[in-house]
Amino acid sequence: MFCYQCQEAAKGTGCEIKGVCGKTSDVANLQDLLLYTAKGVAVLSQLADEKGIEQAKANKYIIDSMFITITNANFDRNKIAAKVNEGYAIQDEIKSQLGATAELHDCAVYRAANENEMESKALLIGILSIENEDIRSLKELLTYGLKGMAAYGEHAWNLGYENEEIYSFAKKALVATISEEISADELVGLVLECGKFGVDVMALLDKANTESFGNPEITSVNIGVKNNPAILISGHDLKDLEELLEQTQGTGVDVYTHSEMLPAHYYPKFKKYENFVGNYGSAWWKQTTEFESFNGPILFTTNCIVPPKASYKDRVYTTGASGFDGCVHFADRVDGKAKDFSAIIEHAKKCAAPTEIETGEIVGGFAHNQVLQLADKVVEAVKGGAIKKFVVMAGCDGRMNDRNYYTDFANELPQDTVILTAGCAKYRYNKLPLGDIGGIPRVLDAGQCNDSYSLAVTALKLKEVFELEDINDLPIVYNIAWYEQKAVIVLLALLHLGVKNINLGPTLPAFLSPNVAKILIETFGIGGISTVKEDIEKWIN
Ligand code: FSO
Ligand code: SF4
Repeated sequence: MFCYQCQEAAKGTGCEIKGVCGKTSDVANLQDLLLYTAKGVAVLSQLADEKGIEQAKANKYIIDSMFITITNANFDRNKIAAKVNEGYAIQDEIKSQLGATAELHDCAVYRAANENEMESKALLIGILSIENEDIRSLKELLTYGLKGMAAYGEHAWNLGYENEEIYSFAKKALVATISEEISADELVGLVLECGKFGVDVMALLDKANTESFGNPEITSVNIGVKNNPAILISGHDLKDLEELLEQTQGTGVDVYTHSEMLPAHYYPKFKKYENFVGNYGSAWWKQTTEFESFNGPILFTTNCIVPPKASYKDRVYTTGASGFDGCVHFADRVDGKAKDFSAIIEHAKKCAAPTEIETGEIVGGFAHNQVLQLADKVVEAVKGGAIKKFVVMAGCDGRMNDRNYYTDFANELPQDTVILTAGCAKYRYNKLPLGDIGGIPRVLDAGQCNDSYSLAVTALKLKEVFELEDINDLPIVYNIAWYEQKAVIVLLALLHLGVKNINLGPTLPAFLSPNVAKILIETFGIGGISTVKEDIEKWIN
């Protein structure tokens, strides 16, 4: 195996024996082959598109497969191997529709007869098979942007929202990654274009979420517990949450959110469910202790899974793109019918209520619509000098100690600054007593990582209100923490919107070759982090 797609890549260069995330070498190899098979589907589907042949199945397959290979999403080798076989069937189906074609790339032709053959093949087509390190770096940067795009596209799809142009771009970009002739300049162009589709997919998901569940609004979320047995729902998929809430009505089972699902509480439609009682725990990486004390079953709707301990593994369920060997997986919807969550509900009824690990409330719900309603107040605070700077601290949290930097940074920021956050990075500071500025909380949580889109909409609105020419003239500093590939698409989207001087940490991606890193630094002013003291001095004071 070789994988360097996330911030925790071993030794800052790549995982070669086993993933720091827990991904075993066989699963990593099968994921490489799944991606390769999805590229074959993209090749054929592009040809079908040219002939006007309807390819809905291929589009969905591509986004599913890419989502499955995101860090921490799916560790189930059987599921991944089955997905490869599904890809072969889709490829065959398209071929029969296409009739004769010119010679096809190996990814659209190769067939593994069994899992052993899949693994052997994977060793030939992995990341390191691309020799030139800059081309490899750009192709992987593009691939990771696409993975993030696929994840958001899938959530939108689950709510019935699609954008054909996003699929077309995904196919074009995947096909580019198998080209041996493509130049570094052409790949840079595609990486930047990926940012445009990053904005589009986040806008699509924003529309899907807000039209389905209402506009997020300021909300206090309970972080204590009640006395009923309960289910903890993690990941990002709001459709799964809705169906779980519907099916738990009248059962005596409560539902709590975990990690990236916290922002679901901000949507008006979910407030009508009385058994939707609060958020339990913190960011994803603390799950190994928090799941023990939760006592009830846990439903993963997407990443971020930490390989479960034996003490609670029998309480872990997965659905959608997520999966873990030995855990019950809820199948996809058939013909639009709701998933059947009865097994997890019955399991919950036999469990003790969660053990309380903290009490109180956290406040969030500052997505674009809500912030725009406060615009007058915000503008007045900026003009009057009460707010000197906004600091975008969105992105991800992670388990390494160097992430304490972000808690310290939030604590050390001067009182006249406001943190704009989204994604699980928020857990580094959303429980700190940072106070407010004239009633505006100093931490404004827009929502999940995809709601970074909201932060961009807010910034564009402020630019308009302050009559500025350039988004970079706003008093906004970007100190973004990244972990997995959704952060890559968020970053590319911000670059597309013209945002410069983004600071990315705790370390720059291992997949950036020195030359590619240089392009990003010179063109967009991307930087890293140093110490809290130095950075506050440099960016804020
Ligand atoms: Fe994982 Fe966090 Fe939302 Fe990231 S829980 S790490 S960019 O925010 O994606 O899934
Ligand atoms: Fe390593 Fe991250 Fe890849 Fe997991 S996803 S194998 S931790 S680089």
